[in-house]
Amino acid sequence: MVLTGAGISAESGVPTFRDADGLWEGYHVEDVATPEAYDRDPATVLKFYDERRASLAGVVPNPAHEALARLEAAVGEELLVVTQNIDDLHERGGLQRVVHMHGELLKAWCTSCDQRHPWTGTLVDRPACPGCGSTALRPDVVWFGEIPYEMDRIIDALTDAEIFVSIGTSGAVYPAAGFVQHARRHGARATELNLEPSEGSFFFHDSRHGKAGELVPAWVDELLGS
Ligand code: BJW
Repeated sequence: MVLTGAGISAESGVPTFRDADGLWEGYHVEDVATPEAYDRDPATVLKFYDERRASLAGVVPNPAHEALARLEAAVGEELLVVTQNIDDLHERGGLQRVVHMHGELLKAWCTSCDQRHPWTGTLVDRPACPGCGSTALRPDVVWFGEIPYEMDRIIDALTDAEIFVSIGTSGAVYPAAGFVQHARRHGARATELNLEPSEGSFFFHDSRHGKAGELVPAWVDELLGS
């Protein structure tokens, strides 16, 4: 099982969350990624996600995304990639099967009828839900205090995993930060591929530091014996 975070998309030009000054495009992540922030000031939160959705058009997958697709092509359903990222770079890099545990920028969720819809436009102008016509669409993303998606499937995969690899994540956000301990308790060998040691670096058998665009293709080559 592979867990990915913002660092895998960094070389594609997608900003990470916790950079040197602790700000994310000028915001503290907790101030825009909570249901409370959305209730207090929906226009700011919707505009913030509209801008990020629009910026996806200007980025492309990098060799790390492509290497995971190559691994999947070789091992098929033996591999499960779980991403915390809400971009679509894994899919555009060729990966067929990916779990978006923190949701997807290119989907809108109607809190009135509970349907999800593919979404490429803006939400700040409060468009009508294509399903029920109400104006209760929000980004289909998981904010602090909300429950990440597909947790049962993820826990099963962690429990069964022989190898757990964490790529480009700071290990600051739970439950993803605890996956390594779960996988290890159930016998997995754990490897970290990150620019620098993550907060949970000591939980891994092997922690390699550098850019995902270099480390991930090399790790896939190693695994496939090429
Ligand atoms: C590179 C690189 C390159 C850079 N190559 N590497 C106290 C203690 C413990 C937990 C809690 C607590 N208080 C509250 C909690 C829970 C809370 C939490 O974890 N809070 C922390 C702040 C402590 N978590 C939640 O609320 C979650 N829900 C939950 O726990 O529900 C309960 C429950 C769970 C399970 C079952 C049942 C019940 C929800 C968390 C939602 C997080 N949402 C966000 C926003 C999503 C939408 C959006 O994108 O806008 O998700 S926050 C943000 O952080 C985003 C990310 O997915 C997530 C993780 O960030 P990530 O990916 O790690 O990025 P960075 O920037 O932090 O790190 C990047 C790394 O890459 C760095 O290490 C760089 O060095 C590296 N890097 N360039 C390789 N080129």
